[in-house]
Amino acid sequence: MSLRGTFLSLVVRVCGVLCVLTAPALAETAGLEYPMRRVTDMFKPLSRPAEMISEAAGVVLLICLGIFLVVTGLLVFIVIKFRRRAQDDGREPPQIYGSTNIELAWTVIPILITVVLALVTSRTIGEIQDMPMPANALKLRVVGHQWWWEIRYEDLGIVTANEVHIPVSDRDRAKATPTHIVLQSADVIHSFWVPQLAGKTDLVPNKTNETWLDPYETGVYFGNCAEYCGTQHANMLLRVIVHTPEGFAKWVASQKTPPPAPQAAEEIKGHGLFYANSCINCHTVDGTVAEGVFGPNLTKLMTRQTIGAGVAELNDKTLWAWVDDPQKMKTGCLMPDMQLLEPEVDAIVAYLKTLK
Ligand code: HEC
Ligand SMILES: [Cu+2]
Repeated sequence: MSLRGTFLSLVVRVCGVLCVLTAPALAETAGLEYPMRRVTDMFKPLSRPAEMISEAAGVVLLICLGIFLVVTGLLVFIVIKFRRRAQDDGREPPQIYGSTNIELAWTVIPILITVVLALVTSRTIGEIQDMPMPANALKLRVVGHQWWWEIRYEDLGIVTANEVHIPVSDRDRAKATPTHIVLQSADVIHSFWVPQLAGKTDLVPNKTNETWLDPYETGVYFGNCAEYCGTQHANMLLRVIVHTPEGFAKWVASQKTPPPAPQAAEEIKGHGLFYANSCINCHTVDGTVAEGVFGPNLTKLMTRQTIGAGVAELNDKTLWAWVDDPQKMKTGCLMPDMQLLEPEVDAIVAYLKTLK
């Protein structure tokens, strides 16, 4: 077998092994209604603003490719044509100083190219920013916090965290149902980026920015904070769950249904501990005295896929570990280790699990 053949078969084998290894992980999430779009490929846009950016980037890349080919082509040509030859006499070639024509050419052509690049990009930026939003657009507000996302649907009376739920839109502009997002920050500069849905937009303290999403396909889209914002910036992850219209209506209805009152003895004990400890100073549970806004709203905690802004999948084990000591899972995060005893953690977790 040729070297190339061996290499290719090796690649195929490694991929095969990886598929087998990752299969359980994929199967675990297959229970969800929508495809997981874990690969955040900005060259495969699935939303209008992302598509517009991708088109502009394509033009810019083509122009740059042209420049690359001309420059390297000339370079290779000159290196070959004027290489040292046996019959050379070893003297320097004639030195030419000051050619107005050449200097003009290498000044004017790059200026023209830069102007074209600037026009292409600013036109796209302008088009995306000025896109009129139809009256049926879903409106929501995303507030960046160190190191999690607060997501507020003011018209619907829903507050959640780290997972943005929106309805799918349509490629046909007449039928589109985009989502209009107002972006703000509670502390430092963050940046909202879901590569397949839209370009980055910063969340700046004391300033309101806007962006919009117009996804063509349902799915769970992965994104993250794209502006370094402190220790746990890398664990400030974001998911956009794009529902079918019926799925979105179902999600809204479920979020608006208050969680059932704690029933079992352990749950009631945990409920007491939750309110006796300072959890309520930082967290809100709608309809109770817990009205803290420093941390994520926990009213519908158990409906989320992840905990700690994507630091782990949300399940019994990770929830326990988080309540026991969030600093172990997300070092430096702004929820302190509450120094709870193990039975207290058990009870609080039992209570938190009723929040669905
Ligand atoms: C000083 C404020 C503060 C206190 C007190 C506090 N938390 Fe938190 N909590 C936070 C912050 C901030 C986060 C988000 C951390 C992150 O993701 O970076 C958080 C996250 C959480 C989460 C994960 C939420 C999610 O959607 O990912 C849970 C669950 C939680 N806290 C439970 C509790 C419980 C139970 C207590 C009391 C024993 C408590 N917290 C006390 C600030 C606090
Ligand atoms: Cu951030």
